Amino acid sequence: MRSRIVYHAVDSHTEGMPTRVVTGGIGVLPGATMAERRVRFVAERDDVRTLLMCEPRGHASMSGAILQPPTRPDADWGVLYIEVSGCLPMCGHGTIGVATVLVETGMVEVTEPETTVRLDTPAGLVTARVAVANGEATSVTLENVPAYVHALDEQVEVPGLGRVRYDLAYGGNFYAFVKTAELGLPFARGAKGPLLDAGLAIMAAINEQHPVAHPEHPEIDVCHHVYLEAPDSTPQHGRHAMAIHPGWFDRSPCGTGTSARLAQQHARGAIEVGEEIVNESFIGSRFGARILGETTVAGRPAILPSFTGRAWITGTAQYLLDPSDPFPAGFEL
Ligand code: PYC
Repeated sequence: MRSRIVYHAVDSHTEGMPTRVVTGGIGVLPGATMAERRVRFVAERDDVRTLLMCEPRGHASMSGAILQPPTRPDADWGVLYIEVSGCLPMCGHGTIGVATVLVETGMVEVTEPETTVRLDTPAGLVTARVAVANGEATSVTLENVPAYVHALDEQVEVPGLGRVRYDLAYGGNFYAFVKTAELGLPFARGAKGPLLDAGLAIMAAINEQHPVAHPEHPEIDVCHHVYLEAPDSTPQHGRHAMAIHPGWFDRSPCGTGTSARLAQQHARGAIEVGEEIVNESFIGSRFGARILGETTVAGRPAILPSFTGRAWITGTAQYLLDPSDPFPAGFEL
């Protein structure tokens, strides 16, 4: 057995969605903040992401997180999110996976019944409150970065679909909210092909016709997520299929999407601060969520979102790269 590298990982899933938590082998990434580390990692070391996320070590809907020393004194760990799609500024299901791994492997000091872990993410500080019983992380509640609405009732011309109405909100990533009934599409796993095609066409059209950028983080400047809302969805119980670039569905209820959903529904007057809501994924898994308070983002009304979910460790691994491997950066089919 020969290898140029050894990356250590603890694999997990959060409500059905994988998070490969890379605990060693990468070294300390350069950059004064996690946002800077993300930009430099994308420019200089993207082959590490594709090796760990793409085939044959990953798959077409793989997701993960690289642990780093924090860049700010109020955080316990730094986190760089990696996916088949790139490096997200923040990932909710991934952070629930990270917090669970940190607690269950003893990489943070664990106290019962609750352990608090402060995470330095490219989008800002995220606090994880982990419920712990007998050393087991039984659920994780995240206090996420501020979420806000960018636009309500915006319209975009989408090839093959015509004019599509959508709301756009930020919850760590930008999310377009579209009603499947208005697209004339059934909400069913059997219709996943047309739903995914519609989601990808809508995000491409939005990025072309109405480009977006976060007012305080100009490097966060793309909409790669479309919340395809089920007809029986309500503000208190959202049901959706989350279409994600370049072509997959979130298996989890999507934490940053849940945060954006809270902002969207609050801006529409449909949910109040403190009200408990549920957000349900395409496979039926759920996050509970609520608004902790109101704030502003660059002068815009914003909210402090919180959501709760569970993660389970599925394995530990050392990922290797044989010097003769013909796919040193993995591949996508
Ligand atoms: O949970 O925030 C999330 C997420 C983003 C993409 C996939 N999951």
